[in-house]
Amino acid sequence: MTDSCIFCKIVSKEASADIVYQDPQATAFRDLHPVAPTHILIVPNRHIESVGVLEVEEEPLMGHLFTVARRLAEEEGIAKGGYRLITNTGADGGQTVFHLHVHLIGGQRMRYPMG
Ligand code: DGP
Repeated sequence: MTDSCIFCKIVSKEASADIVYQDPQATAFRDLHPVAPTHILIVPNRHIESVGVLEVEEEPLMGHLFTVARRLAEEEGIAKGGYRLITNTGADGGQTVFHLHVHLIGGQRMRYPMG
């Protein structure tokens, strides 16, 4: 838990968000500024700044984020049509919140890259 981290506060429910899934390892909530009909952020409950500081020990946790994404895509009804998973890393990667997260984006046909 990092005091200044908004995603840590959402995980601990100190800050409000539309949480769609939570378990002991991960939390998923709707993005404040959705870019598509489905836009959910999946985060580890524990504060990890970005992919840039990942250790080998975190490999199971990272896999878990992806299976949570897969299950949420099914629940959202976008699994058949397809969806996009994005993890921005560092300033040049477009990361603005420095608590690692996977964007689950779908519900429309997407171009590449997005911007
Ligand atoms: P990134 O640019 O990859 O670091 O994505 C950060 C995303 O987090 C961005 O799409 C907007 C979203 N976001 C920022 N602050 C909040 C917040 O307080 N609540 C929610 N639900 N989403 C937030």
